[in-house]
Amino acid sequence: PPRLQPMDLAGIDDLLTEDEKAVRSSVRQLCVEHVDPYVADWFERGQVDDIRGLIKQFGSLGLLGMHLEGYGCAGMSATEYGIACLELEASDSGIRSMVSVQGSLAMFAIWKFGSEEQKNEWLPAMASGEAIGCFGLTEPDAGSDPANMRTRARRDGSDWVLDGRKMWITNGTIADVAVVWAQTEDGIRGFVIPTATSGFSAPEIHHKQSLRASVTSELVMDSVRLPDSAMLPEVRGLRGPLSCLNEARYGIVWGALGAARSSLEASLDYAGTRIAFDKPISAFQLTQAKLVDMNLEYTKGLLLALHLGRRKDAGALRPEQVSLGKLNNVREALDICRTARTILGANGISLEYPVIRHMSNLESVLTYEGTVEMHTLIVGQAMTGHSAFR
Ligand code: TGC
Ligand code: FAD
Repeated sequence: PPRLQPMDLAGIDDLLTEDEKAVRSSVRQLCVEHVDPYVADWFERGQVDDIRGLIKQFGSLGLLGMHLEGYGCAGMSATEYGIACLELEASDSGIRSMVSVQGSLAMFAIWKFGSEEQKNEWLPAMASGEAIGCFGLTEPDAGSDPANMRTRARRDGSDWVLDGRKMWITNGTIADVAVVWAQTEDGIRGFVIPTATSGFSAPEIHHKQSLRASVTSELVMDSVRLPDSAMLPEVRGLRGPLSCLNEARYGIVWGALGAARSSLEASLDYAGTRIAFDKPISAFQLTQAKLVDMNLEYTKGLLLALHLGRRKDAGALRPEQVSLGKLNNVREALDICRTARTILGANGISLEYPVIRHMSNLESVLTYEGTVEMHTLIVGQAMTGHSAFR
Protein backbone atom coordinates (compact mmCIF):
# COMPACT_ATOMS: atom_id res chain seq x y z
CA PRO A 1 0.00 0.00 0.00
CA PRO A 2 1.12 3.62 -0.52
CA ARG A 3 2.83 5.43 2.36
CA LEU A 4 0.42 7.26 4.66
CA GLN A 5 0.28 11.05 4.45
CA PRO A 6 2.53 12.10 7.39
CA MET A 7 0.16 14.94 8.28
CA ASP A 8 -2.99 12.82 8.04
CA LEU A 9 -2.05 9.46 9.48
CA ALA A 10 -5.59 8.85 10.73
CA GLY A 11 -7.22 9.57 7.36
CA ILE A 12 -9.33 12.50 8.61
CA ASP A 13 -9.42 13.82 5.04
CA ASP A 14 -11.91 11.08 4.24
CA LEU A 15 -14.37 12.76 6.64
CA LEU A 16 -14.40 15.99 4.62
CA THR A 17 -16.77 16.72 1.74
CA GLU A 18 -15.52 17.84 -1.66
CA ASP A 19 -16.83 21.36 -0.94
CA GLU A 20 -14.89 21.47 2.32
CA LYS A 21 -11.71 20.37 0.55
CA ALA A 22 -12.31 23.06 -2.10
CA VAL A 23 -12.55 25.75 0.61
CA ARG A 24 -9.33 24.45 2.11
CA SER A 25 -7.42 24.65 -1.15
CA SER A 26 -8.75 28.05 -2.19
CA VAL A 27 -7.89 29.64 1.17
CA ARG A 28 -4.48 27.95 1.14
CA GLN A 29 -3.83 29.23 -2.37
CA LEU A 30 -4.74 32.78 -1.39
CA CYS A 31 -2.41 32.61 1.62
CA VAL A 32 0.43 31.13 -0.41
CA GLU A 33 0.13 34.05 -2.82
CA HIS A 34 -0.71 36.99 -0.59
CA VAL A 35 0.48 36.18 2.93
CA ASP A 36 3.20 33.55 3.24
CA PRO A 37 5.95 35.32 1.28
CA TYR A 38 5.57 38.48 3.39
CA VAL A 39 4.30 37.55 6.82
CA ALA A 40 7.62 37.00 8.61
CA ASP A 41 8.69 40.47 7.50
CA TRP A 42 5.36 41.98 8.64
CA PHE A 43 5.80 40.26 11.99
CA GLU A 44 9.36 41.52 12.34
CA ARG A 45 8.40 45.09 11.51
CA GLY A 46 5.12 44.92 13.40
CA GLN A 47 3.24 46.17 10.37
CA VAL A 48 1.09 44.47 7.74
CA ASP A 49 1.63 46.18 4.37
CA ASP A 50 -1.49 47.13 2.41
CA ILE A 51 -3.75 45.69 5.08
CA ARG A 52 -6.86 47.12 3.38
CA GLY A 53 -5.92 45.44 0.12
CA LEU A 54 -5.44 42.15 1.95
CA ILE A 55 -8.82 42.40 3.66
CA LYS A 56 -10.43 43.04 0.28
CA GLN A 57 -8.74 39.90 -1.06
CA PHE A 58 -10.31 37.96 1.80
CA GLY A 59 -13.64 39.64 1.05
CA SER A 60 -13.50 38.69 -2.60
CA LEU A 61 -13.11 35.04 -1.62
CA GLY A 62 -16.14 35.32 0.70
CA LEU A 63 -14.13 34.84 3.91
CA LEU A 64 -15.59 37.82 5.81
CA GLY A 65 -18.75 36.84 7.66
CA MET A 66 -18.34 33.61 5.75
CA HIS A 67 -20.86 31.56 7.73
CA LEU A 68 -23.54 34.28 7.90
CA GLU A 69 -26.57 34.31 5.60
CA GLY A 70 -27.71 37.30 3.51
CA TYR A 71 -26.47 40.90 3.31
CA GLY A 72 -23.68 39.95 0.90
CA CYS A 73 -22.29 37.19 3.17
CA ALA A 74 -21.24 33.86 1.70
CA GLY A 75 -23.57 31.64 3.79
CA MET A 76 -21.07 28.80 4.04
CA SER A 77 -21.22 26.08 6.69
CA ALA A 78 -19.60 26.36 10.12
CA THR A 79 -17.28 23.51 9.21
CA GLU A 80 -16.14 25.35 6.07
CA TYR A 81 -15.60 28.46 8.15
CA GLY A 82 -13.49 26.44 10.60
CA ILE A 83 -11.39 24.99 7.80
CA ALA A 84 -10.79 28.51 6.48
CA CYS A 85 -9.64 29.63 9.95
CA LEU A 86 -7.20 26.72 10.10
CA GLU A 87 -5.67 27.63 6.75
CA LEU A 88 -5.43 31.33 7.64
CA GLU A 89 -3.75 30.57 10.95
CA ALA A 90 -1.34 28.14 9.25
CA SER A 91 -0.02 31.39 7.77
CA ASP A 92 -0.28 33.51 10.92
CA SER A 93 -2.59 33.86 13.94
CA GLY A 94 -2.71 37.61 13.35
CA ILE A 95 -4.14 37.15 9.87
CA ARG A 96 -6.77 34.74 11.20
CA SER A 97 -7.53 37.24 13.97
CA MET A 98 -8.21 39.98 11.46
CA VAL A 99 -10.77 37.75 9.75
CA SER A 100 -12.28 36.40 13.01
CA VAL A 101 -12.82 39.82 14.47
CA GLN A 102 -14.36 41.14 11.28
CA GLY A 103 -16.71 38.20 10.70
CA SER A 104 -17.33 36.43 13.99
CA LEU A 105 -17.35 39.45 16.28
CA ALA A 106 -18.13 42.76 14.56
CA MET A 107 -20.31 41.43 11.71
CA PHE A 108 -21.93 38.72 13.82
CA ALA A 109 -22.97 41.26 16.48
CA ILE A 110 -24.70 43.41 13.86
CA TRP A 111 -26.12 40.40 11.98
CA LYS A 112 -27.55 38.80 15.12
CA PHE A 113 -28.57 41.80 17.22
CA GLY A 114 -28.74 44.75 14.80
CA SER A 115 -31.67 46.60 13.24
CA GLU A 116 -32.44 46.17 9.52
CA GLU A 117 -30.99 49.63 9.01
CA GLN A 118 -27.71 48.73 10.76
CA LYS A 119 -27.45 45.47 8.82
CA ASN A 120 -28.01 47.14 5.47
CA GLU A 121 -25.63 49.94 6.27
CA TRP A 122 -22.70 47.82 7.39
CA LEU A 123 -22.87 44.13 6.48
CA PRO A 124 -22.46 44.25 2.67
CA ALA A 125 -19.54 46.67 2.98
CA MET A 126 -17.94 44.55 5.69
CA ALA A 127 -18.44 41.31 3.75
CA SER A 128 -16.58 42.76 0.77
CA GLY A 129 -13.81 44.19 2.96
CA GLU A 130 -14.67 47.78 1.99
CA ALA A 131 -15.41 48.51 5.65
CA ILE A 132 -13.36 47.12 8.53
CA GLY A 133 -14.87 46.39 11.94
CA CYS A 134 -13.59 45.92 15.47
CA PHE A 135 -15.21 44.64 18.66
CA GLY A 136 -14.62 46.37 21.98
CA LEU A 137 -15.41 44.39 25.10
CA THR A 138 -12.15 44.27 27.11
CA GLU A 139 -11.12 47.29 29.17
CA PRO A 140 -7.91 48.20 30.97
CA ASP A 141 -9.48 47.06 34.26
CA ALA A 142 -11.91 44.40 33.04
CA GLY A 143 -10.82 41.51 30.81
CA SER A 144 -11.91 38.11 32.07
CA ASP A 145 -14.67 39.78 34.05
CA PRO A 146 -16.47 41.97 31.50
CA ALA A 147 -19.48 42.38 33.81
CA ASN A 148 -17.24 44.89 35.60
CA MET A 149 -16.81 47.18 32.61
CA ARG A 150 -16.62 50.91 33.29
CA THR A 151 -17.58 52.25 29.86
CA ARG A 152 -20.92 54.01 30.23
CA ALA A 153 -23.59 55.11 27.78
CA ARG A 154 -26.05 57.67 29.11
CA ARG A 155 -29.11 59.21 27.55
CA ASP A 156 -29.13 62.86 26.50
CA GLY A 157 -32.51 63.57 24.99
CA SER A 158 -32.93 60.89 22.36
CA ASP A 159 -29.14 60.62 21.85
CA TRP A 160 -26.62 58.41 23.60
CA VAL A 161 -23.35 59.75 25.01
CA LEU A 162 -20.53 57.24 25.55
CA ASP A 163 -17.51 57.64 27.82
CA GLY A 164 -14.84 55.06 28.56
CA ARG A 165 -11.89 53.06 27.28
CA LYS A 166 -11.45 49.70 25.68
CA MET A 167 -8.09 47.91 25.57
CA TRP A 168 -6.40 45.29 23.38
CA ILE A 169 -8.83 45.71 20.53
CA THR A 170 -7.90 43.89 17.31
CA ASN A 171 -8.29 46.00 14.11
CA GLY A 172 -9.11 49.08 16.26
CA THR A 173 -6.86 51.66 14.57
CA ILE A 174 -7.85 50.60 11.04
CA ALA A 175 -11.56 50.11 11.73
CA ASP A 176 -14.33 52.08 10.04
CA VAL A 177 -16.86 50.84 12.55
CA ALA A 178 -16.54 49.73 16.17
CA VAL A 179 -19.03 47.52 17.99
CA VAL A 180 -18.64 48.68 21.58
CA TRP A 181 -20.30 47.28 24.70
CA ALA A 182 -21.22 49.70 27.47
CA GLN A 183 -23.13 49.83 30.74
CA THR A 184 -26.44 51.67 30.64
CA GLU A 185 -29.18 52.18 33.21
CA ASP A 186 -30.72 49.20 31.55
CA GLY A 187 -27.74 46.84 31.72
CA ILE A 188 -25.03 46.20 29.14
CA ARG A 189 -25.89 47.26 25.57
CA GLY A 190 -24.02 47.21 22.26
CA PHE A 191 -23.36 50.30 20.13
CA VAL A 192 -22.36 50.60 16.49
CA ILE A 193 -19.94 53.51 16.28
CA PRO A 194 -18.60 54.90 13.00
CA THR A 195 -14.98 55.53 13.97
CA ALA A 196 -15.03 58.99 12.39
CA THR A 197 -17.48 60.11 15.13
CA SER A 198 -16.21 63.06 17.14
CA GLY A 199 -14.72 62.04 20.52
CA PHE A 200 -13.73 58.56 19.30
CA SER A 201 -10.07 57.62 18.79
CA ALA A 202 -8.16 54.36 18.51
CA PRO A 203 -4.42 54.66 19.16
CA GLU A 204 -2.37 51.60 18.28
CA ILE A 205 -0.71 49.54 21.02
CA HIS A 206 3.02 49.06 20.45
CA HIS A 207 5.76 46.87 21.98
CA LYS A 208 3.86 43.60 21.48
CA GLN A 209 6.04 40.51 21.22
CA SER A 210 3.13 38.38 19.97
CA LEU A 211 0.58 38.81 17.18
CA ARG A 212 2.85 41.38 15.59
CA ALA A 213 1.23 40.93 12.17
CA SER A 214 -2.03 42.26 13.59
CA VAL A 215 -3.24 45.70 14.60
CA THR A 216 -4.09 45.94 18.31
CA SER A 217 -5.48 49.16 19.75
CA GLU A 218 -6.98 51.08 22.58
CA LEU A 219 -10.41 52.64 21.98
CA VAL A 220 -10.98 55.98 23.66
CA MET A 221 -14.50 57.35 23.92
CA ASP A 222 -14.68 60.88 25.14
CA SER A 223 -18.30 62.10 25.09
CA VAL A 224 -19.07 60.24 21.89
CA ARG A 225 -22.56 61.33 20.86
CA LEU A 226 -24.62 58.84 18.93
CA PRO A 227 -28.21 58.79 17.69
CA ASP A 228 -30.69 56.40 19.28
CA SER A 229 -30.38 54.21 16.16
CA ALA A 230 -26.76 53.37 17.00
CA MET A 231 -27.74 50.94 19.75
CA LEU A 232 -28.08 47.23 18.89
CA PRO A 233 -31.79 46.78 19.63
CA GLU A 234 -32.06 43.02 19.90
CA VAL A 235 -30.01 42.17 22.99
CA ARG A 236 -29.42 43.37 26.49
CA GLY A 237 -26.94 42.08 29.09
CA LEU A 238 -23.69 40.16 28.92
CA ARG A 239 -25.39 37.50 26.84
CA GLY A 240 -24.92 39.86 23.84
CA PRO A 241 -21.11 40.00 23.73
CA LEU A 242 -20.75 36.46 25.08
CA SER A 243 -22.86 35.11 22.20
CA CYS A 244 -20.45 36.76 19.77
CA LEU A 245 -17.51 35.22 21.62
CA ASN A 246 -18.95 31.75 21.04
CA GLU A 247 -18.57 32.35 17.31
CA ALA A 248 -14.99 33.60 17.45
CA ARG A 249 -13.93 30.95 19.95
CA TYR A 250 -15.29 28.30 17.62
CA GLY A 251 -13.05 29.65 14.83
CA ILE A 252 -10.06 29.50 17.16
CA VAL A 253 -10.74 25.81 17.93
CA TRP A 254 -9.80 25.22 14.28
CA GLY A 255 -7.41 28.11 13.80
CA ALA A 256 -4.90 27.14 16.48
CA LEU A 257 -4.42 23.82 14.71
CA GLY A 258 -3.20 25.73 11.65
CA ALA A 259 -0.32 27.20 13.64
CA ALA A 260 0.34 23.71 15.04
CA ARG A 261 0.29 22.08 11.60
CA SER A 262 2.67 24.63 10.13
CA SER A 263 5.12 24.14 13.02
CA LEU A 264 4.85 20.37 12.90
CA GLU A 265 5.46 20.35 9.13
CA ALA A 266 8.43 22.67 9.50
CA SER A 267 9.98 20.48 12.18
CA LEU A 268 9.34 17.23 10.29
CA ASP A 269 10.93 18.70 7.22
CA TYR A 270 13.88 20.06 9.18
CA ALA A 271 14.41 16.79 11.04
CA GLY A 272 14.62 14.92 7.74
CA THR A 273 17.48 17.01 6.41
CA ARG A 274 19.43 18.12 9.47
CA ILE A 275 22.36 15.76 10.03
CA ALA A 276 23.88 15.16 13.47
CA PHE A 277 26.11 12.28 14.49
CA ASP A 278 26.04 11.18 10.82
CA LYS A 279 22.27 10.69 10.67
CA PRO A 280 19.21 12.83 9.97
CA ILE A 281 17.91 13.84 13.39
CA SER A 282 14.53 12.32 12.42
CA ALA A 283 16.24 8.92 12.68
CA PHE A 284 16.82 9.37 16.44
CA GLN A 285 14.24 7.86 18.75
CA LEU A 286 13.94 10.99 20.88
CA THR A 287 13.13 13.11 17.81
CA GLN A 288 10.61 10.56 16.59
CA ALA A 289 8.90 10.51 19.99
CA LYS A 290 8.49 14.30 19.76
CA LEU A 291 7.18 14.15 16.19
CA VAL A 292 4.74 11.37 17.05
CA ASP A 293 3.42 13.10 20.18
CA MET A 294 2.91 16.32 18.25
CA ASN A 295 1.11 14.45 15.49
CA LEU A 296 -1.13 12.63 17.99
CA GLU A 297 -2.23 15.88 19.63
CA TYR A 298 -2.75 17.54 16.26
CA THR A 299 -4.85 14.61 15.07
CA LYS A 300 -6.98 14.52 18.25
CA GLY A 301 -7.45 18.28 18.06
CA LEU A 302 -8.58 18.06 14.45
CA LEU A 303 -11.09 15.33 15.25
CA LEU A 304 -12.47 17.45 18.09
CA ALA A 305 -12.70 20.53 15.84
CA LEU A 306 -14.49 18.57 13.14
CA HIS A 307 -16.88 17.06 15.65
CA LEU A 308 -17.71 20.51 17.06
CA GLY A 309 -18.10 21.84 13.51
CA ARG A 310 -20.58 19.11 12.66
CA ARG A 311 -22.50 19.88 15.86
CA LYS A 312 -22.54 23.58 15.00
CA ASP A 313 -23.84 22.84 11.53
CA ALA A 314 -26.55 20.69 13.11
CA GLY A 315 -27.48 23.58 15.46
CA ALA A 316 -26.46 21.51 18.48
CA LEU A 317 -23.23 23.17 19.64
CA ARG A 318 -23.21 24.36 23.28
CA PRO A 319 -20.92 27.16 24.55
CA GLU A 320 -19.36 24.76 27.07
CA GLN A 321 -18.39 22.50 24.16
CA VAL A 322 -16.72 25.44 22.44
CA SER A 323 -14.77 26.04 25.67
CA LEU A 324 -13.67 22.40 25.70
CA GLY A 325 -12.32 22.81 22.17
CA LYS A 326 -10.70 26.21 22.69
CA LEU A 327 -9.03 25.11 25.91
CA ASN A 328 -7.65 21.89 24.47
CA ASN A 329 -6.69 22.97 20.98
CA VAL A 330 -4.91 26.21 21.86
CA ARG A 331 -3.05 24.62 24.77
CA GLU A 332 -1.94 21.65 22.68
CA ALA A 333 -1.11 23.79 19.65
CA LEU A 334 1.19 25.91 21.81
CA ASP A 335 2.82 22.78 23.17
CA ILE A 336 3.33 21.48 19.62
CA CYS A 337 4.99 24.75 18.60
CA ARG A 338 7.31 24.66 21.62
CA THR A 339 8.34 21.09 20.87
CA ALA A 340 8.80 21.89 17.17
CA ARG A 341 11.05 24.74 18.19
CA THR A 342 13.39 22.39 20.06
CA ILE A 343 13.74 20.19 16.96
CA LEU A 344 14.99 23.18 14.97
CA GLY A 345 17.72 23.84 17.51
CA ALA A 346 19.10 27.36 17.22
CA ASN A 347 17.23 27.83 13.93
CA GLY A 348 14.08 27.45 16.00
CA ILE A 349 14.49 30.95 17.37
CA SER A 350 14.83 32.54 13.93
CA LEU A 351 12.05 34.18 11.95
CA GLU A 352 13.56 32.43 8.91
CA TYR A 353 11.33 29.57 10.05
CA PRO A 354 7.66 29.99 11.02
CA VAL A 355 7.86 28.16 14.34
CA ILE A 356 8.85 30.85 16.84
CA ARG A 357 6.36 33.24 15.21
CA HIS A 358 3.52 30.75 15.66
CA MET A 359 4.68 29.98 19.18
CA SER A 360 4.72 33.58 20.26
CA ASN A 361 1.38 34.27 18.52
CA LEU A 362 -0.28 31.43 20.40
CA GLU A 363 0.62 33.11 23.69
CA SER A 364 -1.98 35.73 22.73
CA VAL A 365 -4.44 33.14 21.51
CA LEU A 366 -4.11 31.35 24.86
CA THR A 367 -5.21 34.57 26.57
CA TYR A 368 -7.74 36.19 24.27
CA GLU A 369 -11.28 34.97 23.70
CA GLY A 370 -11.27 33.68 27.28
CA THR A 371 -8.07 32.64 29.04
CA VAL A 372 -7.18 29.02 29.72
CA GLU A 373 -8.33 29.60 33.29
CA MET A 374 -11.75 30.95 32.23
CA HIS A 375 -12.36 28.00 29.90
CA THR A 376 -11.20 25.60 32.61
CA LEU A 377 -13.76 27.12 34.98
CA ILE A 378 -16.50 26.96 32.33
CA VAL A 379 -15.79 23.27 31.73
CA GLY A 380 -15.40 22.74 35.49
CA GLN A 381 -18.84 24.21 36.06
CA ALA A 382 -20.29 22.00 33.32
CA MET A 383 -18.79 18.96 35.06
CA THR A 384 -19.54 19.74 38.69
CA GLY A 385 -22.44 22.16 38.65
CA HIS A 386 -20.41 24.59 40.80
CA SER A 387 -19.43 28.05 39.56
CA ALA A 388 -15.88 28.80 40.74
CA PHE A 389 -15.51 32.23 39.11
CA ARG A 390 -16.25 34.29 42.19
P1 TGC B 1 -22.79 34.88 33.76
O1 TGC B 1 -23.56 35.32 34.95
O2 TGC B 1 -22.31 33.46 33.66
O3 TGC B 1 -23.61 35.18 32.41
C1 TGC B 1 -24.19 36.45 32.16
C2 TGC B 1 -25.21 36.28 31.05
O4 TGC B 1 -24.55 35.81 29.85
C3 TGC B 1 -25.06 34.51 29.48
N1 TGC B 1 -23.91 33.72 28.99
C4 TGC B 1 -23.74 33.41 27.70
N2 TGC B 1 -24.49 33.67 26.63
C5 TGC B 1 -24.04 33.22 25.45
N3 TGC B 1 -22.87 32.54 25.32
C6 TGC B 1 -22.08 32.27 26.38
N4 TGC B 1 -20.93 31.63 26.22
C7 TGC B 1 -22.51 32.71 27.65
N5 TGC B 1 -21.97 32.64 28.90
C8 TGC B 1 -22.86 33.24 29.72
C9 TGC B 1 -25.67 33.95 30.73
O5 TGC B 1 -26.64 33.00 30.41
C10 TGC B 1 -26.25 35.20 31.34
O6 TGC B 1 -27.41 35.55 30.60
P2 TGC B 1 -28.68 36.23 31.31
O7 TGC B 1 -29.61 36.49 30.16
O8 TGC B 1 -29.16 35.20 32.29
O9 TGC B 1 -28.16 37.47 31.97
O10 TGC B 1 -21.57 35.89 33.57
P3 TGC B 1 -20.27 36.10 34.46
O11 TGC B 1 -20.16 37.56 34.73
O12 TGC B 1 -20.26 35.16 35.63
O13 TGC B 1 -19.10 35.71 33.44
C11 TGC B 1 -18.94 34.44 32.92
C12 TGC B 1 -17.59 34.33 32.20
C13 TGC B 1 -16.43 34.50 33.15
C14 TGC B 1 -17.54 32.92 31.62
C15 TGC B 1 -17.52 35.36 31.06
O14 TGC B 1 -17.48 36.65 31.58
C16 TGC B 1 -16.32 35.17 30.15
O15 TGC B 1 -16.39 34.38 29.21
N6 TGC B 1 -15.20 35.92 30.34
C17 TGC B 1 -14.10 35.93 29.39
C18 TGC B 1 -14.14 37.22 28.60
C19 TGC B 1 -13.61 37.04 27.21
O16 TGC B 1 -13.54 35.95 26.66
N7 TGC B 1 -13.28 38.14 26.57
C20 TGC B 1 -12.90 38.10 25.18
C21 TGC B 1 -12.93 39.47 24.56
S1 TGC B 1 -12.96 39.49 22.79
C22 TGC B 1 -11.46 38.97 22.31
O17 TGC B 1 -10.67 38.53 23.05
C23 TGC B 1 -11.19 39.06 20.88
S2 TGC B 1 -9.63 38.47 20.41
C24 TGC B 1 -10.09 37.94 18.87
C25 TGC B 1 -9.07 37.82 17.88
O18 TGC B 1 -8.22 38.72 17.65
O19 TGC B 1 -9.14 36.76 17.23
P1 FAD C 1 -7.24 39.37 33.42
O1 FAD C 1 -8.69 39.16 33.30
O2 FAD C 1 -6.73 40.47 34.27
O3 FAD C 1 -6.57 38.01 33.88
C1 FAD C 1 -5.21 37.93 34.35
C2 FAD C 1 -4.99 36.49 34.83
O4 FAD C 1 -5.86 36.20 35.92
C3 FAD C 1 -5.32 35.45 33.74
O5 FAD C 1 -4.43 34.36 33.83
C4 FAD C 1 -6.72 35.03 34.13
O6 FAD C 1 -7.07 33.74 33.63
C5 FAD C 1 -6.62 35.04 35.64
N1 FAD C 1 -7.93 35.13 36.29
C6 FAD C 1 -8.82 36.13 36.22
N2 FAD C 1 -9.95 35.82 36.91
C7 FAD C 1 -9.75 34.58 37.41
C8 FAD C 1 -10.54 33.68 38.19
N3 FAD C 1 -11.79 33.98 38.57
N4 FAD C 1 -10.01 32.49 38.52
C9 FAD C 1 -8.75 32.14 38.09
N5 FAD C 1 -7.97 32.93 37.35
C10 FAD C 1 -8.46 34.14 37.03
N6 FAD C 1 -10.56 42.00 23.63
C11 FAD C 1 -11.63 42.51 22.96
O7 FAD C 1 -12.65 42.87 23.55
N7 FAD C 1 -11.58 42.66 21.60
C12 FAD C 1 -10.50 42.31 20.88
O8 FAD C 1 -10.49 42.45 19.65
C13 FAD C 1 -9.36 41.78 21.56
N8 FAD C 1 -8.22 41.47 20.88
C14 FAD C 1 -7.11 41.08 21.57
C15 FAD C 1 -5.90 40.93 20.89
C16 FAD C 1 -4.75 40.59 21.58
C17 FAD C 1 -3.45 40.46 20.86
C18 FAD C 1 -4.81 40.34 22.96
C19 FAD C 1 -3.57 39.93 23.71
C20 FAD C 1 -5.99 40.50 23.64
C21 FAD C 1 -7.16 40.89 22.97
N9 FAD C 1 -8.36 41.13 23.64
C22 FAD C 1 -9.44 41.64 22.96
C23 FAD C 1 -8.39 41.08 25.11
C24 FAD C 1 -8.52 39.68 25.70
O9 FAD C 1 -9.79 39.15 25.47
C25 FAD C 1 -8.20 39.78 27.20
O10 FAD C 1 -6.83 40.02 27.31
C26 FAD C 1 -8.58 38.52 27.95
O11 FAD C 1 -9.98 38.35 28.00
C27 FAD C 1 -8.01 38.51 29.39
O12 FAD C 1 -8.26 39.70 30.04
P2 FAD C 1 -7.05 40.49 30.80
O13 FAD C 1 -5.92 40.60 29.86
O14 FAD C 1 -7.64 41.70 31.39
O15 FAD C 1 -6.59 39.51 31.95
